[in-house]
Amino acid sequence: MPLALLKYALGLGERRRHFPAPQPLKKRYDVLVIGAGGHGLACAYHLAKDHAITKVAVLDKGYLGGGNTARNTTIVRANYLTEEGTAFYKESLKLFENLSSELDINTMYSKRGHLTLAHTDAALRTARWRAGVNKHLGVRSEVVGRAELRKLCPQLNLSCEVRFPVLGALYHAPGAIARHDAVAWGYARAAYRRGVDILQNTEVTGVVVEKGRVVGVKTSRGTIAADKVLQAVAGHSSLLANKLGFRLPIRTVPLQACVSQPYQPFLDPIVVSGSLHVYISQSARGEFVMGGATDPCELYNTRSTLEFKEQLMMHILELFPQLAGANLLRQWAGLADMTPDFSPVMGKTPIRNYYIDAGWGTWGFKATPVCGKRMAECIATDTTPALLKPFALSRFENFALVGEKGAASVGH
Ligand code: FAD
Ligand code: PYC
Repeated sequence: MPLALLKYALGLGERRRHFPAPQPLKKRYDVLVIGAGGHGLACAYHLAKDHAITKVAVLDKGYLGGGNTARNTTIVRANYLTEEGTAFYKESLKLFENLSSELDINTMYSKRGHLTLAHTDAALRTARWRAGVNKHLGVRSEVVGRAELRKLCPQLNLSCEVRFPVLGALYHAPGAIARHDAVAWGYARAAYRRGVDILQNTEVTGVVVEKGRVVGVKTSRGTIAADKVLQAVAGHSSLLANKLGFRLPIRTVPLQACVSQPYQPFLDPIVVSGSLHVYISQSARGEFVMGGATDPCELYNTRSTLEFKEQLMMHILELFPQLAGANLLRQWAGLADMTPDFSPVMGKTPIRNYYIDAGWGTWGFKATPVCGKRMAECIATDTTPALLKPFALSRFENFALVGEKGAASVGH
């Protein structure tokens, strides 16, 4: 073997670990983050980078990025319905655009344009509303008619001989897709390199509260003391909050998706139909990534159903009959925590120094960078950043909901 190679075999060459080695449990941290999904990891990264808080550990009952982060269909966009939502997701989209260089990893961020089809006058009205709010806040969105739609997506079936003909669409040019696991790994690696511990296979089984203030967490590997704790456990949010004695206005339902075999480039934009409960994009590998509405009943189970697949394919083929011969490769599900207003819950909780990042339903991947940055600010300064204020848990008591039902994702 050439000497130049031998030094690497002997471990003498420069080799930086990409991913954290298993670490022993320490007794105490400044901040503990429960949940090593994109949100928890991004928060840990920003605590270290922006606030020089490096005595941080991220705990996960499974492996990093193995929850909803690994199961989502990676749509990134800012074309929301409310001013609060649009401003929030606009910041995330901006952070996403620079994320590959920020984290020194290829997130495969790919700007495709995002089309929300309208099949009814009511849907067109909502599209105009969203376009108006978006433009007001400097987010590119416009309503397009059938002629423009034909140019933007020539493959789309615009025939009037179908049950729900397409009348027009909301076109959001910055809409994009990215590689979900690269986002999680990128944040994990960048946090780890700044001194953050990432403890996989470490389930949080309880939280230690003294005089209304959190002082640590109980885990499957022992108790850890902490000054501050963030819970970022997506589909398990209510289960953890229940252990602390406060309730979240959340129902948890499975959300399914599937992917085809890779095919040659066919579809550039991301296409969503709320009326037909479907969406589709084509990944860089050529796979068609497809999904629909949430399952109807509350359930903590990530099984896949034939019923979902049949309904989805019926509508996909109405929009793209050319895909009739395509083969499905995989189907899966995640757990969506649905809030009554289809907006997240972020910030402080009734327990002092216990913070929450939850209610991410079907829409949280795109929020990963902004959540990381702003939740870190919230924890480090113990003040809620302006961007997060509308999403406080207290809004449900104050009747100040942020209604995003028309824009959260597909039909519900
Ligand atoms: P997760 O990635 O789920 O991380 C939470 C972690 O907490 C998990 O790893 C879990 O193991 C851990 N955990 C739970 N309980 C405990 C405990 N007691 N102790 C320790 N660890 C614990 N969003 C979009 O923006 N665009 C999309 O296109 C999109 N598509 C989706 C498609 C599907 C099929 C699904 C299911 C979701 C989709 N979403 C989408 C939503 C998105 O996936 C989630 O909102 C987002 O991934 C939430 O990230 P997270 O980091 O909060 O959660
Ligand atoms: O938030 O855009 C979204 C989305 C699409 C599918 C699931 N979530």
